[in-house]
Amino acid sequence: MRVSAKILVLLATLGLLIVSAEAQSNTPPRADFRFTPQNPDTNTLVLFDASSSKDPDGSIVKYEWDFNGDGKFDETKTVPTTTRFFDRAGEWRINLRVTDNRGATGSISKIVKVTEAPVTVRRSLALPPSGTVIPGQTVRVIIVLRINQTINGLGLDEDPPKGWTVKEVQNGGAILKKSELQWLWTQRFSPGQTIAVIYDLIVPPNTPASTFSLKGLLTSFSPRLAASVVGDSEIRVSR
Ligand SMILES: [Ca+2]
Ligand SMILES: [Ca+2]
Ligand SMILES: [Ca+2]
Repeated sequence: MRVSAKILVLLATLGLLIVSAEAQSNTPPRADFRFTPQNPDTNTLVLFDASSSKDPDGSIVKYEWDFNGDGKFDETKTVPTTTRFFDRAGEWRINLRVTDNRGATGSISKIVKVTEAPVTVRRSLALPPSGTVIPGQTVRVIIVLRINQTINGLGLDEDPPKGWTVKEVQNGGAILKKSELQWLWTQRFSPGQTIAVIYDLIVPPNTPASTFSLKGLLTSFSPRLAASVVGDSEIRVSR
């Protein structure tokens, strides 16, 4: 009797060990991603898509991105896609770490080769912390141009939502054609120069709650260039 009791205890312990081993077994996820376009320049919004990452026995709950290869994650997402601008040309090492629903991780890294646009352009909008503005409010628009090649005949054209009032703040040495909201530079620019154009947009009092977008075009005569102004472009109006 005592022997069989011992055997029973032994069997029970063994059973528990098997059960707990099964509970702990978790295949780690396999990280993978694609990016488009393949050959971006400094004005290209690059789309990263990690939906080819897989967890064979669970699901991926976290995507962590390091966009400059320094080992520190710059963005954490629960969805597989994200976008990024690269401010400088170079071969950027992109590290992705995915985490599955039981905490196991998988990593991968790839190189994105970024070339330098003749002029790197960025628009930023100074919005309230809520991210939305109300009618009557002012939104400051800042456009920074970084010259990377010798440029002649630089032009910038912005198209704010129709009917919104524009106030010039800083023209960066350009002549502003106010009716078109178009800045023209007659001087030659050299690599390394930076130009800032700043203007205020006033949301008209009768504006409905909606999302409005800004469009802009950067042009130059030599080298011949026509590039969309990239960066912030959406203004959400609430009432
Ligand atoms: Ca798993
Ligand atoms: Ca980083
Ligand atoms: Ca315009």
